[in-house]
Amino acid sequence: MRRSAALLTAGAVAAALTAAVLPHAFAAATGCRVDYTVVSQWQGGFQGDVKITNLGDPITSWSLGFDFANTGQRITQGWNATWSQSGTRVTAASYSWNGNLATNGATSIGFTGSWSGANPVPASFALNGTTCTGAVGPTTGAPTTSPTTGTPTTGPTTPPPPTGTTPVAINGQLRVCGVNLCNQFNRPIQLRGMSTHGIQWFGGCYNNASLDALANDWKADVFRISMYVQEQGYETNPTAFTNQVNNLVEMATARGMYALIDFHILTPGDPNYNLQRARTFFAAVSARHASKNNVIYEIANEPNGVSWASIKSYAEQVIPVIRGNDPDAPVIVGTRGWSSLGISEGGNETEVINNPVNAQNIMYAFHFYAASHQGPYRDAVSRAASRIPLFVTEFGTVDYTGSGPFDQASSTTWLNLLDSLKISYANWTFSDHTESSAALLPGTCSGSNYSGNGVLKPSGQFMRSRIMTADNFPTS
Ligand code: IDC
Repeated sequence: MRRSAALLTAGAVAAALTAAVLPHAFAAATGCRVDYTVVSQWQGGFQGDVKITNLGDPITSWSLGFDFANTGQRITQGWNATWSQSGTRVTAASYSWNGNLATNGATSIGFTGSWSGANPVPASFALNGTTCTGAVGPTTGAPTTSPTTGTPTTGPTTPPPPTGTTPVAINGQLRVCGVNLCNQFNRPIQLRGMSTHGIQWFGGCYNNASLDALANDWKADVFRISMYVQEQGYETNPTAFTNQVNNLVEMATARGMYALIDFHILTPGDPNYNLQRARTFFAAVSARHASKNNVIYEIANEPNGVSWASIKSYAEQVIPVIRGNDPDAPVIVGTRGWSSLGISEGGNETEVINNPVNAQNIMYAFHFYAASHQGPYRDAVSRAASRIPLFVTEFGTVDYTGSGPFDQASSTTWLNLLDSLKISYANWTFSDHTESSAALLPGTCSGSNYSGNGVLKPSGQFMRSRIMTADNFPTS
C-alpha cells in the first residue's frame, strides 16, 4: 500500500531512513510514538498515563525510557511494566504478557508519582533505544474536582498471580465458615499481616521493594490498604484514590498476598455520611477485582458516635453493591465504638449477636491498641469469638493515639489470644511515620531497603517476628 509521505509521522520517517541506510537488507525498522497524559494531579502527587505505539516492525519485548525534567519528580508506583528510576531517567520494561507489539500496535502503562516545585512533562522518550515522536495529552494543572462516579481509567491487566507456596496459592478463595475464615479446603485459617498508614500521606512507602519485603522477608499473608475517606483522602479525588487502591491490590496479588481494601472512615464516625461515596468506590473496586480470589472488602473502618442499627443499615446497602460484581468475596463490617464491638461506647458484642447484618459471608471488625485496651476488651473477644466471625483488621502495639511506648507484654497476650482463636489480623502500620506504632524507622521509605530488622522500630521488629513464623495452612 502506498502512503503519502505527508501522513508519516516524524518517527516513522526517522525509522524508514534508519532502515534505508543500514547495510543489511533485513534490518528491522524501528519507530514509535508516545502519548503522555497527566490523568490527574494533586498537591505533591500525580498520575501519569503513557500510551506506546510501535511504528516499526513487530517486537516481542520493549523498554521505554524517558527523562523527567527535575529530580523532584519521582515514580512511586507503576503498573503494566516494571518501573525503575535513576536520577531523572525513568525506565519501564514490558512484562511477558504485554511485550508483543505488532506494527501500529499500542499498549498503555501508567504510574503514580510525586512532584515538588514543578511537574513539567518528561522528554527524550525512547523505545528500545529509538527516539519516539509524541504528543502530550491534557494535563490537569490544578487539583482535579471530584467526579461523582469513580470508574478507574486503567484496565484489569495484571499478570496472573504466582502459583506455589504463597498464602493465596495455598488457600485460594476464602469464605466465612461458621465463626471462622476458611480456605479452599474448607479449613479454618488465620491471616497475619500489616496495614498501610493513610495512603494519601504514605503512598511512597508502598512500592515493589517494600511489598517484596512484606511478602518475602516478613512472610505476610495479608496487606491492608487504608484509604481514608476524609483527611485529604478519597473525597478529594475519587478517581485517583480508586486507582491507587487498585494498583496496591495488583501489587499484593502479584506477590500472592490477600488484599484487604479498607474504606477508612473515622471522622465523622457515622458511615452513612459516606454512603454514596462507599457505593461509588465499592462498585468500582469490586468490578475491577471480581475475578481475583484474594480480595477482602472492609466497608467501614471505625464507626463511632453512631448506633449499631445505623451501621447495620449502612452495611446492608453497601454489601449488595459489592456482591453484584464479586459475589464470593468476604466482606468485613466495622462495629460500634471504633470497631470495639461496642465496648468503648458502653455496649458489648450482644448488640451484634442479637441483630446481625443480613448478609452471608461477612465478618465483624474488632480493633484494639494494646497499651489502652486490655481486660474487658479481651474478655469481649473471647466471648464473641464463639458466636460471630471476627477479623482484627487493625490493631496497634501502643496506645490508641498510635503513639506512646511499645507495650510488648499486652501485645503478646493479645496476639496469643488471636492465634489460639485463629482470628486474622493486620497491624497498624507498615510505614515510616515517626509515631511508635509505625513499623519502619523514619526515612526508610526514602530508600530502597525494607527487609530485615535494621529498618525497624521495636514494634516493627516484634511484628515481623510474630508474622514470619510458619503458617501451617491446611492443604486438604
Ligand atoms: C492515626 C494515625 C495518625 C494520624 C491519625 C489521624 O496513626 O498518624 O494522624 O490517625 O488520622 C485508629 C484509626 C487510625 C489511627 C489510629 C491511631 O483507625 O486511623 O491512625 N487509630 O490513632 N483507631 C484507633 C487508633
